[in-house]
Amino acid sequence: MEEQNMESSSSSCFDGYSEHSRSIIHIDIDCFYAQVEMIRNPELRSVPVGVQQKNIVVTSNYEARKFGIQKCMLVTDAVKACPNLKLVNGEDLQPYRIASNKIFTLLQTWKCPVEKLGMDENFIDVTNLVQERVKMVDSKSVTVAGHAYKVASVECICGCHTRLKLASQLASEMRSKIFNELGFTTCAGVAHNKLLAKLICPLHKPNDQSLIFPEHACSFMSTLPSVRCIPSIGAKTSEALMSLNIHSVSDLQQVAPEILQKPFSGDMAVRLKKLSFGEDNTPLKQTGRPLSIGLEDSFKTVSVKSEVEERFSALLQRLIVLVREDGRIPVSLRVTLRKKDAKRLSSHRESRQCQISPSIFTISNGSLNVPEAGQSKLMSTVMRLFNKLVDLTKPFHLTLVGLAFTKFQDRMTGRGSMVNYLMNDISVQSVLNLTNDCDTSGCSMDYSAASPSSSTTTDLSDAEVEPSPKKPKKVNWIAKRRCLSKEDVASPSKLRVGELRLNSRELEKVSELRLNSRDRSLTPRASPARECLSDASDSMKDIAEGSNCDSCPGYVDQEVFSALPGDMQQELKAMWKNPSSSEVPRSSPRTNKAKSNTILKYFLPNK
Ligand code: DCP
Ligand code: MG
Ligand code: MG
Repeated sequence: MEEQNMESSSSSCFDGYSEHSRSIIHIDIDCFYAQVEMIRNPELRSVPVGVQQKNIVVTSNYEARKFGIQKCMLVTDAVKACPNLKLVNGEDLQPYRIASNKIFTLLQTWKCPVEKLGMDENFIDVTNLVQERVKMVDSKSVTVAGHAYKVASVECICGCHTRLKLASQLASEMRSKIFNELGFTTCAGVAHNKLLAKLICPLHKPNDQSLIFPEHACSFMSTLPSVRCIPSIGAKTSEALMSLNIHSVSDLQQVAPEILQKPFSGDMAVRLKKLSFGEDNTPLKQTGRPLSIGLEDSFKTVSVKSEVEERFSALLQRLIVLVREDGRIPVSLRVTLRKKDAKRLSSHRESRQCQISPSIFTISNGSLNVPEAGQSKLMSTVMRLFNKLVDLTKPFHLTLVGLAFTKFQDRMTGRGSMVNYLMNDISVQSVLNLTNDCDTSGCSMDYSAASPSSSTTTDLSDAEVEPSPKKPKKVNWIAKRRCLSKEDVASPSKLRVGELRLNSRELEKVSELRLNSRDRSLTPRASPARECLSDASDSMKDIAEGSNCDSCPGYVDQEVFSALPGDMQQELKAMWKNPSSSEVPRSSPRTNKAKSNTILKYFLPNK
């Protein structure tokens, strides 16, 4: 139906045909870095301020914009245009990150999906909240908060006008809260999709908001001077469009679909056409926590190891601040270098990463810390990875060094999670981590440019409110798993100290083994940690034998199994029922990397 419309009306709008059930808000902070600086130093409020990174003014306050200062202007040009410009160094992004996270956290208090886009933008899908409010109001009395792109014509039969007006009121509430609690002025856009919400947002800048009704989408889009104004159209697509003599959004609206199908796939052609009319059904991708936390330092050339070490050391100090703020325990560290090839006049990136021991980090009063010993361990790991990336017997030229924590321990997890059920404190976390390490040791040595996508991020808020349901069962479980007596475990202080010592020693040995080894064979290696785990499995067997669980394998402890939440029991039973997809092979249970992360690893069969 839509495609027919497109065919028959390639030069006209689809108003009324697209679906308008959603209510989306886009919020952008005014002159973000400059506002952070003005909040830190209120004396800056009354003067023109530019935020400088290297020789560029990345942004400026609105006072400075009156003098024609634009984003990414050269400092020399900016000072010429505004001799009184007060320049503030903005190379440390940390204060901006902190402010950005605070705004994101505040927006989450409305309990609607929030998608963070860059540092100073957020989409909020208020569809459900608006639907609740619609029931409580007389639609005729609802008014627009802020501006409307055009006055509403005849009320759309789907009721979107009232919903969008209510969404504009929510946007106003959000902006007020951001201002009252954090001190930032913002702009907001309200529409039935993300594309229009983002594009309408800057219509009344700064410190104001705009709404667009669906029937005005087409005419609004036709005012955009370049196809590059559409966020999903990048340099390559716009080049291809320009080769078809399509420059403005209006050109794109008018072009016949078959012409677009020459350079683009059919789907892409349809999508481009829809975007030009302001149609976009992209859902919000709720922002979780980042998969990796990293920093890079670029420079002209570094060719001496000691200088590399200094730069890594400085990066590490800053990275530790970031990871402390994040609160998750990293278990993998990646080193990145950009190497300059003098002969080819080119450069390329290379990375290596390895697992790191969680015992490097400590938790006190709920905060993550890296004691000095841990910092030097991290630094020596960094330099070991560096040594693997660079042949020091030959000259080298680097133009960038980077460090990133790429995987994190499941310190806190959502409802029903095995990890959440079993652990509440750091010592128990380490038990599981050790287990995981050993499970995959044969195949988890250093590897280059590994994708961080395998990292798992977890829902912090969920875990914080969920208590561990059955402590006595947990104690039993740990005792069996780690060859400890129940008495040892029952004393929390004994467990904590004993377990942590054990973990740090064992993990050091495991990571030493990995770092020192050049053998990449997948054959599992014997290690003290592995031996201990084997013992643990044996001890589990001893206790679990005689279990009368009907559908569970014999090595499973009935008592532990019955203490698991129902959904987890179902999950396990399903996996045991279908051994082809999930059974841990008896011959080499820990070499099956693909399966190493299934819930079954907590129920290891015997050797
Ligand atoms: N930024 C940057 N480099 C750029 C563009 C922006 O470092 N090329 C930084 C500085 C900005 C921040 O990102 O403060 C947010 O970018 P915006 O485009 O939203 O610009 P501002 O928030 O500064 O200004 P506006 O009031 O126009 O939103
Ligand atoms: Mg902004
Ligand atoms: Mg922005």
